[in-house]
Amino acid sequence: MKNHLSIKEPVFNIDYSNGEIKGRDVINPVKKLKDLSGIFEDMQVFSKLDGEEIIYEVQAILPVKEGLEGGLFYGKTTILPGRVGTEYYMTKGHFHQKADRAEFYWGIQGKGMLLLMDKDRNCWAEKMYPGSLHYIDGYIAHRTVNTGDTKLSFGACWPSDTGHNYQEIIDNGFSSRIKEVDGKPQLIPTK
Ligand code: M6P
Ligand code: ZN
Repeated sequence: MKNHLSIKEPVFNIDYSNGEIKGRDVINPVKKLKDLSGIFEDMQVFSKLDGEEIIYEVQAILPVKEGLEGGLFYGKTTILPGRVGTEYYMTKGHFHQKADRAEFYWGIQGKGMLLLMDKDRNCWAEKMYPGSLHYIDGYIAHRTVNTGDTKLSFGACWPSDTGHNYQEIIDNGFSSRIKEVDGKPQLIPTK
């Protein structure tokens, strides 16, 4: 067999200042406020806000088919700064569909919190900032919250057979929320 020696350019590049991914087949789902109904606690305030406002954007590389065992997915999420009442802008959050699958998150720009919850609904949070690194074990629900006044961007890497279980969060939510109290972010039990 002929050996095709060649030195190639990488398929993807990352801008380290904001985590932006450049390359082929990068998908870019956008979540607007109207996509997040039932996620924020204060429904009255929520209903008065502009549903077209972008809350967060994801860029993801899915090099193999979703559900296939053995591959890896890579993502970058950017959450805009803002609040619904006292509750900071955040992601929907999810358990994994294949619940034992773990994931890495890492902070790229801005400041925030990674909200975590186990199967018994115990919640805790880890601070996120450029360079923070978070191992999210299987069976742990995870949501990210922008507690700063600039964009929060973080990277993520997870197995390609993981899947997202959003329903559990839509039905029961997280048992705690990150809200601004006395001018600073605090972990407050859900009402
Ligand atoms: C990270 C990963 C993705 C996830 C995204 C947004 O990039 O965990 O799998 O989709 O954050 O989070 P969510 O799906 O909870 O809205
Ligand atoms: Zn996940």
